[in-house]
Amino acid sequence: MTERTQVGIVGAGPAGLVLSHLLAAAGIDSVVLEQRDRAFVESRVRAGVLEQCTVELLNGLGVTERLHREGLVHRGVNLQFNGDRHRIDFAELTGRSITVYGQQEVLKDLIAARLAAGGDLRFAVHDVRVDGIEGPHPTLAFREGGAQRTLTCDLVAGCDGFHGCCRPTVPESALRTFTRTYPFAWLGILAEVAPSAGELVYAFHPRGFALHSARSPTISRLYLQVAPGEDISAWPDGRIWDELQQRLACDGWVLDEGPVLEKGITPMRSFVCEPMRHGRLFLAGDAAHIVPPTGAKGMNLAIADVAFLAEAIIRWYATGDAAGLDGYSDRCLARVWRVQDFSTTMTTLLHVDPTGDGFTRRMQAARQDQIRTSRAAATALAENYVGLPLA
Ligand code: RFL
Ligand code: PHB
Repeated sequence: MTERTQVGIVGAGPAGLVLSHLLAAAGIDSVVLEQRDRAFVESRVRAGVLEQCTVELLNGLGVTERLHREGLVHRGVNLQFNGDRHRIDFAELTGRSITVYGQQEVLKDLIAARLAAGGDLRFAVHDVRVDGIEGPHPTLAFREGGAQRTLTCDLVAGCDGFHGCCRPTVPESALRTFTRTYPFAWLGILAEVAPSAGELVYAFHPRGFALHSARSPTISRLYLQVAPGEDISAWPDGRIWDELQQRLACDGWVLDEGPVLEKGITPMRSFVCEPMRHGRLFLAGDAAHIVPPTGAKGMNLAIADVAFLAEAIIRWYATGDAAGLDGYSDRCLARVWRVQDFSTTMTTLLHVDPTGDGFTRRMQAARQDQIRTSRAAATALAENYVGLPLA
């Protein structure tokens, strides 16, 4: 069976869902194809920090009633170097703040609102194949409930994450990719215990990096630097808490423990592909770039991409002017590389590099010292952390 839509969107993550909302608000049809079922998408624990710009954009979509009720607004962040905790005051340095609200909660809100408005979101579709991106009528072929279907589109948005099917359809000779892998990974847990700190704590410790974050007044999210090939079975809950206690320790502060609800290991990488467009295929979010999570930027960057993409698509349908579509990749990449730089800087500032020598360690200590003592350095960090304007 063949169907038609204006914009075919592959992937119901933050990028795909926000794009479908922005287009719908301008009266443009889209169909979102997602390989996982709805329950899986709504329960996958990932990011937790929303920049103020991201919250403002979501406000404009009318999907933030619960976010404003349940999200935790943080006006600063703590950086801790060898047990010495130092607060970066976002409100004072930038006048802005961040909101801690789980990515899966954002997705639940986006999905519910889109479906309530009659949006076409298809979950559990299989074998999505993109064809004809160099011509005027790209298609998405897929299997849905045993039936083979084809969707003819004007444009395709590849919002299908790092392992998706869209980027590989671009001829290799048309893409340049840039990759950096790190000699460590993150072990993350979700724990049933009230957060022990009112704001995030990023800790550098000789045993490795640790991060204390939150999800709600009763749920904490914590991370530990581990070796890249580490097996989760080597990390019973007791070992995780013991390591967190050592790395996050700070005079006069107590880290409360609770039952571990979920745990997993995430590799760390940086990746950028250029350009983010080929013919009528537009890549957005993790499909085009990955940043290490230390800057809390991946979801925010994915949403910034589709804000730019929606603007370009709306202009094209309204006036026939393709300048926005033509400039999409350059506009996104300028931001992507700024965020890549920030995320990499935060990563090297806070992790123990097992491949580093004494020189590396001393440079890192000097950088940490600068952040503790220079208002200019703290302001630069704060400006990047709360997020660049959507320019
Ligand atoms: P997603 O969220 O990966 O969504 C892509 C969707 O596409 C589907 N898909 C397909 N569908 C159909 N056919 C195919 N062939 C498909 N292949 C894939 C997938 O099932 C999925 O539903 O990409 P998107 O939308 O670009 O969003 C990116 C963000 O999810 C990601 O950057 C963040 O989670 C990164 N991240 C963080 N970002 C932040 O902004 N702040 C944070 O605090 C933050 N912390 C994190 C993070 C990521 C982490 N992990 C687990 C990687 C912390 C961690 C631990
Ligand atoms: C999270 O709460 O999951 C989180 C917070 C900050 C980060 C990464 C993840 O840098």
